Amino acid sequence: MSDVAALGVRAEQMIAELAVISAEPGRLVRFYLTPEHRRAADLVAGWMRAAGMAVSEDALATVRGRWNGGHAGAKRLLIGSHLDTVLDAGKYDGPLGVIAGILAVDHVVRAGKALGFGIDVLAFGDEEGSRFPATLATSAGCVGAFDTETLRLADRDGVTLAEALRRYGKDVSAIPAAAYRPQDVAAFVEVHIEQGPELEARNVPLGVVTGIVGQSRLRVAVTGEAGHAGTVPMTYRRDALAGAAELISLVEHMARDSAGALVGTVGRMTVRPGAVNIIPGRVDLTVDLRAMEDDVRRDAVARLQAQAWRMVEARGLQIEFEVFHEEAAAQCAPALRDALGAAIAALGYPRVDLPSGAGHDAQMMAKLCPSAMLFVRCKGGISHNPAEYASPQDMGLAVTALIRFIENFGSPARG
Ligand code: HGY
Ligand code: MN
Ligand code: MN
Repeated sequence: MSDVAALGVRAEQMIAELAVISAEPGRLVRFYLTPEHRRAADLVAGWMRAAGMAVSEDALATVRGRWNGGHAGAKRLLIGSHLDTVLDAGKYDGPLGVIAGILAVDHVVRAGKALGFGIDVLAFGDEEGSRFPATLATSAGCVGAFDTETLRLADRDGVTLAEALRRYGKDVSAIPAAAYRPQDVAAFVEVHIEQGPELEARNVPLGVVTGIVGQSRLRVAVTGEAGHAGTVPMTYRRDALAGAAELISLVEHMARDSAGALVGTVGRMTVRPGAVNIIPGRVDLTVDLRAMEDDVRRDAVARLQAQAWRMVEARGLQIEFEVFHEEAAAQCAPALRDALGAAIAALGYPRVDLPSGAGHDAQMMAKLCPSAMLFVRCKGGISHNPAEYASPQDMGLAVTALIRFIENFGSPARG
């Protein structure tokens, strides 16, 4: 069996072992600081140790595997992704990047080659923001950009992040110490499924990410007046759901009319009181707006609010917007992109560069050091869905490319 095939088989085994660690038997649900997170972190820590790394866990529960490579004082190459998942998730979104880092270091350690730098593999605990209304909280800790206000955010059960960290055995006063010093870090690389159709359509297994989309996440409350579905004439109604439906249409039209510059999604909605014969009095929904250009996104947030206020005025409704998450777009480092492109070319594949419509820890890590992403083809571009799939062959190619990237990263030619 070729090295690529063997690495792919091993990656698939590790993906499968992680995928059964879930809060629910019938679907993959693994949220930050839960018992499932603990079990996944322990499994990953064991893999890191077996690969020759010293393992620690920082104050925000990122698992860190450290290989010094005999150069304790040298700058470090950071490689990683996240262990948390969305609700009813696929198996590859996040774990593939952690597993690829571990398999690459395992190869490097066994090869016994002096690289001139150390490597840390990072298994972040919270990229998705599935439990608390904030995302990238753990990679923020690594770059020294953690906002302590985030500690006050609560999950659906009212447990604050501060309390969840305490229950997980963490000391929030140690969060500042979790930050890497910029002078200690050379670069960050993340291997991740593409979560889109481009690589499959171009019939290539790997791609080099140009940049990562910026995103704004909003909570919206539309309020009207609950009433009898049979007795209130249409002209007297202040129907919160009819208003919310018009808002959803506004989001879709704004994005559709943007010639691909903007995407907009309403992913969650609650209708109250929620009975067949009651005119809805209140609707709470979320809006996710993304663009590669930050001014396009910010303009969209402003335009949506302006149009919504006019709409609710006409309907006699009220509306409240709260932007609860905002992350700027991040460009990937050209030198690292070229190095990833060279590693792909060495495997005999053409270089395909593409943007990321998904957010990633790499966009947070870019605040600390030059960062880049290697995308892996996924079937049908499907993600955030249990049908998500990356082939063992493509995963084997990704790990092999990462190994090649690491071996070249140390060469004097690197700029
Ligand atoms: O929403 C995203 O883009 C990522 O999956 N957290
Ligand atoms: Mn995701
Ligand atoms: Mn992800």
